[in-house]
Amino acid sequence: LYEWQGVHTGTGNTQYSGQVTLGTAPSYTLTDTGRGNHKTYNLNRGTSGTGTLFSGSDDVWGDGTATNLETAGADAHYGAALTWDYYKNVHGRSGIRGDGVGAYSRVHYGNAYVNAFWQDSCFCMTYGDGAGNTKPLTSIDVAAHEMTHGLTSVTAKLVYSGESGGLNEATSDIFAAAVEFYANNPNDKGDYLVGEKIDIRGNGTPLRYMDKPSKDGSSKDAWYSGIGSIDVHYSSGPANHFFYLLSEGSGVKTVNGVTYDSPTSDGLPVTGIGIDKARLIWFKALTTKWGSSTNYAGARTGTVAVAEELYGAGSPEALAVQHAWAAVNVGT
Ligand code: ASN
Ligand code: ZN
Repeated sequence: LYEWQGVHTGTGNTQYSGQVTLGTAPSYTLTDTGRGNHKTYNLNRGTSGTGTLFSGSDDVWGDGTATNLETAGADAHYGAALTWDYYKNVHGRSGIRGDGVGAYSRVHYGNAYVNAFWQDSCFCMTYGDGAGNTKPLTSIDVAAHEMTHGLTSVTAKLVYSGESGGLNEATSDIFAAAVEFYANNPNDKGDYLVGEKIDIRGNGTPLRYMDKPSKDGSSKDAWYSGIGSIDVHYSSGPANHFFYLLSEGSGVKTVNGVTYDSPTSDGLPVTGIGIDKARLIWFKALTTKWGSSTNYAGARTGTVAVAEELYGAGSPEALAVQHAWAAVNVGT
Protein backbone atom coordinates (compact mmCIF):
# COMPACT_ATOMS: atom_id res chain seq x y z
CA LEU A 1 0.00 0.00 0.00
CA TYR A 2 1.16 3.50 -0.82
CA GLU A 3 4.32 2.03 -2.28
CA TRP A 4 4.12 4.58 -5.10
CA GLN A 5 4.72 7.34 -2.57
CA GLY A 6 7.87 5.74 -1.25
CA VAL A 7 11.47 6.53 -2.09
CA HIS A 8 12.19 5.76 -5.70
CA THR A 9 15.62 5.18 -7.21
CA GLY A 10 17.25 5.19 -10.62
CA THR A 11 20.77 4.65 -11.90
CA GLY A 12 23.34 7.38 -12.49
CA ASN A 13 26.37 6.83 -14.71
CA THR A 14 28.46 9.68 -13.36
CA GLN A 15 31.68 11.17 -14.71
CA TYR A 16 33.54 11.22 -11.39
CA SER A 17 31.95 8.62 -9.11
CA GLY A 18 31.13 5.64 -11.31
CA GLN A 19 27.70 4.04 -11.35
CA VAL A 20 25.55 5.21 -8.43
CA THR A 21 22.00 5.02 -7.15
CA LEU A 22 20.04 8.26 -7.51
CA GLY A 23 16.84 9.36 -5.86
CA THR A 24 14.36 9.89 -8.70
CA ALA A 25 10.62 10.25 -9.13
CA PRO A 26 8.44 8.31 -11.55
CA SER A 27 8.28 8.53 -14.45
CA TYR A 28 11.08 9.83 -14.44
CA THR A 29 12.74 12.99 -13.15
CA LEU A 30 15.78 13.93 -11.07
CA THR A 31 13.65 14.65 -8.01
CA ASP A 32 14.97 13.12 -4.82
CA THR A 33 11.85 12.32 -2.85
CA GLY A 34 13.82 10.85 0.04
CA ARG A 35 15.84 14.06 0.42
CA GLY A 36 13.45 16.96 0.61
CA ASN A 37 12.53 16.71 -3.10
CA HIS A 38 15.93 18.06 -4.10
CA LYS A 39 15.73 18.62 -7.88
CA THR A 40 18.40 18.89 -10.58
CA TYR A 41 17.85 21.10 -13.63
CA ASN A 42 19.51 21.45 -17.03
CA LEU A 43 20.29 25.08 -17.91
CA ASN A 44 21.52 23.92 -21.32
CA ARG A 45 24.05 26.82 -21.42
CA GLY A 46 21.57 29.40 -20.21
CA THR A 47 22.45 31.66 -17.29
CA SER A 48 19.10 32.43 -15.67
CA GLY A 49 15.99 30.69 -14.46
CA THR A 50 15.93 26.95 -13.93
CA GLY A 51 16.02 25.64 -17.50
CA THR A 52 14.34 22.23 -17.53
CA LEU A 53 14.07 19.58 -14.88
CA PHE A 54 16.01 16.51 -16.01
CA SER A 55 13.47 13.97 -17.21
CA GLY A 56 13.60 10.77 -19.23
CA SER A 57 11.77 7.54 -19.89
CA ASP A 58 14.34 5.00 -18.72
CA ASP A 59 15.48 6.16 -15.24
CA VAL A 60 19.12 5.75 -16.30
CA TRP A 61 20.99 9.04 -16.18
CA GLY A 62 24.14 9.81 -18.14
CA ASP A 63 26.79 7.55 -19.61
CA GLY A 64 29.88 8.61 -17.67
CA THR A 65 31.01 11.15 -20.27
CA ALA A 66 30.49 14.90 -20.56
CA THR A 67 29.15 14.43 -24.10
CA ASN A 68 25.94 13.08 -22.62
CA LEU A 69 24.20 16.08 -21.03
CA GLU A 70 22.60 13.89 -18.37
CA THR A 71 25.98 12.95 -16.95
CA ALA A 72 26.61 16.28 -15.18
CA GLY A 73 23.06 16.06 -13.85
CA ALA A 74 23.81 12.63 -12.40
CA ASP A 75 27.01 13.86 -10.73
CA ALA A 76 25.36 16.95 -9.27
CA HIS A 77 22.31 14.99 -8.07
CA TYR A 78 24.58 12.42 -6.42
CA GLY A 79 26.76 15.05 -4.72
CA ALA A 80 23.70 16.79 -3.34
CA ALA A 81 22.35 13.47 -2.03
CA LEU A 82 25.63 12.62 -0.30
CA THR A 83 25.78 16.06 1.28
CA TRP A 84 22.19 15.70 2.47
CA ASP A 85 22.96 12.26 3.95
CA TYR A 86 26.14 13.51 5.61
CA TYR A 87 24.49 16.40 7.43
CA LYS A 88 21.49 14.26 8.40
CA ASN A 89 23.34 11.15 9.54
CA VAL A 90 26.46 12.71 11.03
CA HIS A 91 25.15 16.00 12.43
CA GLY A 92 21.42 15.32 12.77
CA ARG A 93 20.55 18.19 10.44
CA SER A 94 17.85 17.53 7.87
CA GLY A 95 18.48 19.82 4.93
CA ILE A 96 20.50 23.01 4.81
CA ARG A 97 17.96 24.96 6.86
CA GLY A 98 17.30 21.95 9.08
CA ASP A 99 13.66 21.93 7.96
CA GLY A 100 13.69 18.79 5.81
CA VAL A 101 13.36 20.81 2.61
CA GLY A 102 15.79 20.22 -0.26
CA ALA A 103 17.55 22.88 -2.32
CA TYR A 104 18.08 22.46 -6.05
CA SER A 105 20.97 22.17 -8.49
CA ARG A 106 21.46 23.66 -11.95
CA VAL A 107 24.06 22.24 -14.37
CA HIS A 108 25.39 23.32 -17.79
CA TYR A 109 25.49 26.98 -16.76
CA GLY A 110 26.78 29.22 -19.56
CA ASN A 111 29.40 28.26 -22.10
CA ALA A 112 32.69 26.76 -20.87
CA TYR A 113 32.06 28.40 -17.50
CA VAL A 114 34.83 27.41 -15.07
CA ASN A 115 33.19 27.79 -11.68
CA ALA A 116 30.37 26.60 -9.47
CA PHE A 117 28.48 28.68 -6.95
CA TRP A 118 25.81 28.81 -4.28
CA GLN A 119 23.21 31.58 -4.18
CA ASP A 120 21.13 32.45 -1.15
CA SER A 121 18.62 34.22 -3.40
CA CYS A 122 17.44 30.98 -5.05
CA PHE A 123 18.69 28.63 -2.35
CA CYS A 124 20.36 26.75 -5.17
CA MET A 125 23.74 25.70 -6.52
CA THR A 126 24.96 26.08 -10.06
CA TYR A 127 27.70 24.34 -12.02
CA GLY A 128 29.61 25.33 -15.13
CA ASP A 129 30.94 22.82 -17.65
CA GLY A 130 34.57 23.88 -17.34
CA ALA A 131 36.90 24.96 -20.10
CA GLY A 132 36.21 23.06 -23.31
CA ASN A 133 32.98 21.69 -21.80
CA THR A 134 34.64 18.40 -20.92
CA LYS A 135 35.13 18.72 -17.15
CA PRO A 136 31.95 19.92 -15.48
CA LEU A 137 32.54 21.20 -11.94
CA THR A 138 30.26 18.54 -10.50
CA SER A 139 32.55 16.40 -8.34
CA ILE A 140 31.46 15.34 -4.85
CA ASP A 141 33.72 17.83 -3.08
CA VAL A 142 32.59 20.77 -5.19
CA ALA A 143 28.93 19.91 -4.58
CA ALA A 144 29.51 19.64 -0.83
CA HIS A 145 31.55 22.88 -0.84
CA GLU A 146 28.77 24.84 -2.53
CA MET A 147 25.95 23.38 -0.42
CA THR A 148 27.93 24.17 2.70
CA HIS A 149 27.92 27.86 1.72
CA GLY A 150 24.16 27.55 2.18
CA LEU A 151 24.61 26.03 5.63
CA THR A 152 27.02 28.79 6.67
CA SER A 153 24.64 31.45 5.44
CA VAL A 154 21.80 30.18 7.65
CA THR A 155 23.97 29.48 10.74
CA ALA A 156 27.05 31.55 11.60
CA LYS A 157 26.44 33.85 8.60
CA LEU A 158 30.19 34.48 8.32
CA VAL A 159 30.61 37.63 6.20
CA TYR A 160 32.33 36.73 2.90
CA SER A 161 35.31 39.08 3.27
CA GLY A 162 38.17 39.58 5.69
CA GLU A 163 39.01 36.83 8.18
CA SER A 164 35.36 35.75 8.49
CA GLY A 165 35.39 35.23 4.71
CA GLY A 166 38.40 32.95 5.01
CA LEU A 167 36.59 30.98 7.70
CA ASN A 168 33.49 30.82 5.48
CA GLU A 169 35.54 29.38 2.59
CA ALA A 170 37.39 26.98 4.90
CA THR A 171 34.07 25.73 6.29
CA SER A 172 33.06 24.77 2.74
CA ASP A 173 36.39 23.03 2.08
CA ILE A 174 36.31 21.26 5.45
CA PHE A 175 32.86 19.78 4.93
CA ALA A 176 33.72 19.03 1.30
CA ALA A 177 36.45 16.76 2.65
CA ALA A 178 34.17 15.37 5.36
CA VAL A 179 31.44 14.50 2.82
CA GLU A 180 33.97 12.84 0.52
CA PHE A 181 35.27 10.66 3.37
CA TYR A 182 31.69 9.88 4.45
CA ALA A 183 30.73 8.88 0.89
CA ASN A 184 33.64 6.46 0.59
CA ASN A 185 32.92 6.14 -3.12
CA PRO A 186 35.42 3.69 -4.66
CA ASN A 187 35.99 6.09 -7.57
CA ASP A 188 36.45 9.14 -5.34
CA LYS A 189 37.79 8.16 -1.93
CA GLY A 190 38.07 10.74 0.81
CA ASP A 191 41.00 13.15 0.69
CA TYR A 192 42.18 16.50 2.00
CA LEU A 193 42.40 17.96 -1.50
CA VAL A 194 39.77 20.22 -3.03
CA GLY A 195 38.70 19.76 -6.64
CA GLU A 196 41.18 17.02 -7.50
CA LYS A 197 38.74 15.48 -9.99
CA ILE A 198 37.75 18.46 -12.10
CA ASP A 199 41.22 19.40 -13.37
CA ILE A 200 40.43 23.10 -13.23
CA ARG A 201 44.07 24.02 -13.84
CA GLY A 202 44.42 21.64 -16.77
CA ASN A 203 47.56 20.01 -15.36
CA GLY A 204 45.96 17.44 -13.08
CA THR A 205 46.62 19.28 -9.81
CA PRO A 206 43.92 20.01 -7.24
CA LEU A 207 42.53 23.46 -6.58
CA ARG A 208 43.55 23.42 -2.90
CA TYR A 209 45.60 21.34 -0.44
CA MET A 210 44.55 21.22 3.20
CA ASP A 211 47.72 19.62 4.60
CA LYS A 212 49.87 22.45 3.23
CA PRO A 213 47.69 25.14 1.65
CA SER A 214 50.66 27.07 0.19
CA LYS A 215 51.18 24.22 -2.31
CA ASP A 216 48.62 25.97 -4.53
CA GLY A 217 50.95 28.95 -4.84
CA SER A 218 48.55 31.45 -3.22
CA SER A 219 46.99 30.13 -0.01
CA LYS A 220 48.57 30.75 3.38
CA ASP A 221 49.67 27.97 5.73
CA ALA A 222 49.49 30.13 8.85
CA TRP A 223 47.74 33.23 10.16
CA TYR A 224 49.44 36.63 10.01
CA SER A 225 48.22 40.11 10.72
CA GLY A 226 46.79 41.31 7.39
CA ILE A 227 45.57 37.92 6.13
CA GLY A 228 42.09 39.45 6.12
CA SER A 229 42.96 41.52 3.07
CA ILE A 230 43.69 38.63 0.67
CA ASP A 231 41.13 36.63 -1.34
CA VAL A 232 38.91 34.48 0.86
CA HIS A 233 39.95 31.37 -1.09
CA TYR A 234 43.52 31.98 0.15
CA SER A 235 42.84 33.33 3.65
CA SER A 236 41.00 30.03 4.21
CA GLY A 237 44.41 28.34 4.26
CA PRO A 238 45.18 28.47 8.00
CA ALA A 239 41.72 27.08 8.87
CA ASN A 240 41.98 24.29 6.30
CA HIS A 241 45.46 23.53 7.65
CA PHE A 242 44.12 23.57 11.23
CA PHE A 243 41.45 21.06 10.28
CA TYR A 244 43.94 18.76 8.59
CA LEU A 245 46.32 18.89 11.57
CA LEU A 246 43.50 18.32 14.05
CA SER A 247 42.29 15.31 12.04
CA GLU A 248 45.52 13.64 10.96
CA GLY A 249 48.39 15.33 12.83
CA SER A 250 51.59 16.88 11.52
CA GLY A 251 54.29 15.29 9.38
CA VAL A 252 54.04 12.65 6.68
CA LYS A 253 50.93 10.48 6.50
CA THR A 254 49.19 8.47 3.78
CA VAL A 255 45.39 8.28 3.80
CA ASN A 256 43.41 6.43 1.10
CA GLY A 257 46.52 6.32 -1.06
CA VAL A 258 47.30 10.07 -0.89
CA THR A 259 50.48 11.09 0.93
CA TYR A 260 50.41 14.33 2.89
CA ASP A 261 53.22 16.26 4.55
CA SER A 262 51.86 18.84 6.96
CA PRO A 263 54.19 21.40 8.56
CA THR A 264 53.56 23.42 11.72
CA SER A 265 54.47 27.09 11.99
CA ASP A 266 55.75 26.73 15.57
CA GLY A 267 57.76 23.61 14.73
CA LEU A 268 55.94 21.60 17.43
CA PRO A 269 54.28 18.33 16.40
CA VAL A 270 50.49 17.93 16.49
CA THR A 271 48.79 14.61 17.22
CA GLY A 272 45.54 14.22 15.28
CA ILE A 273 42.24 13.13 16.86
CA GLY A 274 40.66 11.78 13.64
CA ILE A 275 38.28 13.44 11.21
CA ASP A 276 35.17 12.05 12.94
CA LYS A 277 35.83 14.16 16.05
CA ALA A 278 37.30 17.12 14.16
CA ARG A 279 34.18 17.44 11.99
CA LEU A 280 31.92 17.46 15.08
CA ILE A 281 33.99 20.22 16.66
CA TRP A 282 33.91 22.41 13.53
CA PHE A 283 30.17 21.86 13.01
CA LYS A 284 29.24 22.68 16.59
CA ALA A 285 31.44 25.80 16.62
CA LEU A 286 29.87 26.94 13.32
CA THR A 287 26.31 26.38 14.49
CA THR A 288 26.52 27.42 18.15
CA LYS A 289 29.54 29.65 18.79
CA TRP A 290 30.34 31.80 15.77
CA GLY A 291 28.70 34.87 14.27
CA SER A 292 28.98 37.03 11.17
CA SER A 293 32.22 38.77 12.20
CA THR A 294 34.05 35.85 13.81
CA ASN A 295 37.76 36.06 13.02
CA TYR A 296 40.59 33.57 13.50
CA ALA A 297 40.98 34.39 17.20
CA GLY A 298 37.24 33.87 17.64
CA ALA A 299 37.38 30.61 15.71
CA ARG A 300 40.00 29.38 18.12
CA THR A 301 37.99 30.43 21.19
CA GLY A 302 34.83 28.80 19.81
CA THR A 303 36.42 25.50 18.85
CA VAL A 304 38.27 25.21 22.17
CA ALA A 305 35.00 25.86 24.04
CA VAL A 306 33.21 23.23 21.94
CA ALA A 307 35.97 20.65 22.41
CA GLU A 308 35.80 21.20 26.18
CA GLU A 309 31.99 20.80 26.12
CA LEU A 310 32.19 17.64 24.03
CA TYR A 311 35.26 15.97 25.54
CA GLY A 312 36.12 17.84 28.75
CA ALA A 313 38.57 20.57 29.72
CA GLY A 314 42.10 19.20 29.55
CA SER A 315 40.99 16.27 27.39
CA PRO A 316 43.32 15.13 24.59
CA GLU A 317 40.77 16.51 22.12
CA ALA A 318 40.67 19.97 23.72
CA LEU A 319 44.48 20.06 23.88
CA ALA A 320 44.76 18.96 20.25
CA VAL A 321 42.50 21.85 19.21
CA GLN A 322 44.80 24.28 21.00
CA HIS A 323 47.94 22.71 19.55
CA ALA A 324 46.55 22.71 16.01
CA TRP A 325 45.65 26.40 16.22
CA ALA A 326 49.10 27.21 17.62
CA ALA A 327 50.55 25.27 14.67
CA VAL A 328 48.90 27.72 12.25
CA ASN A 329 49.96 30.73 14.30
CA VAL A 330 46.60 31.39 15.94
CA GLY A 331 47.88 31.69 19.45
CA THR A 332 46.72 32.52 22.91
N1 ASN B 1 33.19 28.43 -6.43
C1 ASN B 1 33.40 29.63 -5.66
C2 ASN B 1 33.18 29.32 -4.20
O1 ASN B 1 32.25 28.64 -3.84
C3 ASN B 1 32.49 30.70 -6.08
C4 ASN B 1 32.83 31.91 -5.30
O2 ASN B 1 33.88 32.49 -5.48
N2 ASN B 1 31.98 32.26 -4.35
O3 ASN B 1 33.93 29.78 -3.39
ZN1 ZN C 1 33.38 28.69 -1.74
